Amino acid sequence: MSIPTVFADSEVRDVLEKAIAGDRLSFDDGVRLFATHDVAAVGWAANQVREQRHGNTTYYLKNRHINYSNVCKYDCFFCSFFRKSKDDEGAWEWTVDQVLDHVKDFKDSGLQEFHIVGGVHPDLPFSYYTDMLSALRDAHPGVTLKAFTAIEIAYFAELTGKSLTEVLSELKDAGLGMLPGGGAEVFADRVRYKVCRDKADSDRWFEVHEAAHALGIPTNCTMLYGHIETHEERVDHLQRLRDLQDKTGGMLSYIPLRFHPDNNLLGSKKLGEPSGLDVLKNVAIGRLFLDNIPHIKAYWVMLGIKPAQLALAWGANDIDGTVTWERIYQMAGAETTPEEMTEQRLREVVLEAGREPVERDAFYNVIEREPEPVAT
Ligand code: V47
Repeated sequence: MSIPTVFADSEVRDVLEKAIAGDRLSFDDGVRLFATHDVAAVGWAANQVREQRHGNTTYYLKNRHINYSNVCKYDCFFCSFFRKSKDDEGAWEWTVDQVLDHVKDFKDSGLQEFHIVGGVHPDLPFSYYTDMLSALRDAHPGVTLKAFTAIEIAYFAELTGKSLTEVLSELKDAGLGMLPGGGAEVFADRVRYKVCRDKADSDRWFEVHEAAHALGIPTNCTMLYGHIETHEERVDHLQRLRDLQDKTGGMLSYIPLRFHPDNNLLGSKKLGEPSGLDVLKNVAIGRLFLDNIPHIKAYWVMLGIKPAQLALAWGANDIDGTVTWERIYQMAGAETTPEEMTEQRLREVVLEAGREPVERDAFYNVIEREPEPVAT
């Protein structure tokens, strides 16, 4: 495949040619892609690579979020979700029974995944987390428990005085199936110092993911973009993810997370939001730069449905899931996005974008479906 005539004069033609030939992009290539205004050419190349790897397939899954508590000992400036104390307005913390009650209607519903994250709770014992996982595993056998960001895992190690491997092994024994990609934010120290200085640093984030991979626990990864980070800091972030993946191969999916500015300290600085083009560029450059991470996710809850459809033509091959009851984005200004989608609507969204919806499990195994009934 060569560059079409319409993009022949693109200032990033050489970079795009490398990417579609399967050659690895350098740090400088990545910075040039973020800097260019030639976004159509970048999107075209990302779509080529997406189609080389996944054809027209767009994965989705039936999942459900469990945000068990928003009480958090940290106060990250981008976060609208946390409350310092359980007595603060808008705070909640569920017992294990309340967690079970919250998801009881999903028993035997074909659900593939619970996505479980909370704040870094200052008081709950480690046994709360193992009990929650084993209770969910027993009540919902077959549903993968994708639980706890690297920040929560790092805190469990601090709380118990155990190693990351010990903590992760105990969680795995209790039912942990994989880790979500959160807590990565932007790895550069300058950014972390300004937006989330108290929590685990980037080296620790990587130690958690590496320890998980060594135990056979796959993970996802993210980048929270569109606030104070520079293009160089974005590429540095992607390069560190690519380096880990070269080492372990344990990451399934990259999810670029668009910053939402409502109800948080960073948003109150009137930073605004990333532009529509920046949103698409982050998807496309994720696809082009992360040549060793198989899946790029257009997380519709964060993007909105229409931008998520566009992202499916800009390198993304996954749209996440039915996602009932998600709080992190709803509290940060994504209220215009619905809180859940039926499987049928999710499939329509993918079809409207000209893609083929394919149901998957948490590990990207395809779920065989009954053929659609033929109208007679
Ligand atoms: O780590 C917090 C981000 C993340 C805001 O692994 C914000 O499949 C934007 O990681 N504006 C948690 N972003 C969500 C997450 C995730 C989402 C979907 C799928 C997967 C997966 C993982 O949300 C946090 C933080 O980076 N976040 N506040 C905000 N105001």
